[in-house]
Amino acid sequence: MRLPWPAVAAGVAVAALGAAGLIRGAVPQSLASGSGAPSAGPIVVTNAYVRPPVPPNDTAAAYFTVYNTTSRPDRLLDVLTGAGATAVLHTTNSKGNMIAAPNGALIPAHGTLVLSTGKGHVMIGQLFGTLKPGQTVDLQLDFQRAGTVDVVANVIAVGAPAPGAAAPSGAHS
Ligand SMILES: [Cu+2]
Repeated sequence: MRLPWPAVAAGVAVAALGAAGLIRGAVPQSLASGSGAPSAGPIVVTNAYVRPPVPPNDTAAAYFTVYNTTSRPDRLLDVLTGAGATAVLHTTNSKGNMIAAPNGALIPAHGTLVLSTGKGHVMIGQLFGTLKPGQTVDLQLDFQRAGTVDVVANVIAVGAPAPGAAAPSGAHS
């Protein structure tokens, strides 16, 4: 363990963050501006949020965007969450049906995987407690190449618009 840096080193830390910001500059602005804290490294996850269950449904759904900054494809293999006992990745197949993705989801080189309404989600079951807007949910994403990436997702209200999505013009609900 290193000793805590003296205060004078704070500038160095800021400079290092600035460099990471430059690297992240390769991410399209629309992705980089998500509400979730972007993670550094080969995989950048943005715009992570969770919708609570709509009764009588008892599963929550997690959504996020994964950006693969590398020149090799990667695969999201598994998701764990602190919000419930089960987390299953569901994606849309070529016929438009929502299916469990036992082999994970591909993220092309320099490409994105968008889990959003109609495209896919992580279905969280056997919830440990009630999810309320304003809370956060920890997600652990396991990638074939990049390994584990930790993400914090904001819980939003059931009817709230998806964060990061352009609101329909004139709609304020
Ligand atoms: Cu599902």
